[in-house]
Formats: sequence, structure tokens, C-alpha cells
Amino acid sequence: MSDTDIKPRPGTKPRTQRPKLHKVILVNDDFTPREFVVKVLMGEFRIAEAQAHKVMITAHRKGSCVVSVYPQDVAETKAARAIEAGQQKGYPLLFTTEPEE
Ligand code: TYC
Repeated sequence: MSDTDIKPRPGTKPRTQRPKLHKVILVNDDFTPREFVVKVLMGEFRIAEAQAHKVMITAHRKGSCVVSVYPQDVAETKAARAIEAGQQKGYPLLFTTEPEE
């Protein structure tokens, strides 16, 4: 073992550093049709129709709903693609991302 090897301090628990997962959050609006929201959830997030409908209704009633969690780059890419799908139809459909606790 070389003298530059890093050893844990005595009494320090070894911990594996895992990058935080990020939540993708669906935000309600008054304009995007419900069926379109469900379609985007199914297509971009690979969610089955019944679950996509639940997520859409929860966002509609409560203002927002967590769709799923992913590594940060995946979460941001999926959110951007889903927003883009709405923009292409002229809808203000919004997804945000934030780190999990
Ligand atoms: N509130 C929209 C409507 O009544 C449907 C909707 C649900 C839009 C969830 C966005 O994140 C959303 N047409």
C-alpha cells in the first residue's frame, strides 16, 4: 500500500456516495387538455395509462404531482422533452425538476 492511500478515519463509517435522484414534477395549468397530459406522461415517462391518469388528476386537483425520479440528467432531459411536446401544440404544459431529499 502506498503512503498516499486514503484510509477512513478511525470511527468513521464508510459511506457510498450516490448522486441524488431528481424528481420530475408535473405542474397544473388551465389550458392543456387532460388527454394530452396523459399522452405525454405515457410517451415520455413510460407510465401505464391508469397511472398516468392518476398523476394528471392529482396535478389538476392539487397543483402539482411527482411523476417519477431519475438521475439528474435524465430528469432534466425528460422534463425538457415533455415541455417541448406541449409547446409544439401551443400548450403551456410545465414540468419542473428538483433533487430528492
Ligand atoms: N387543468 C387542465 C384542464 O382542466 C388539465 C391539466 C392537468 C393540465 C394537469 C396540466 O399538469 C396538468 N384541462
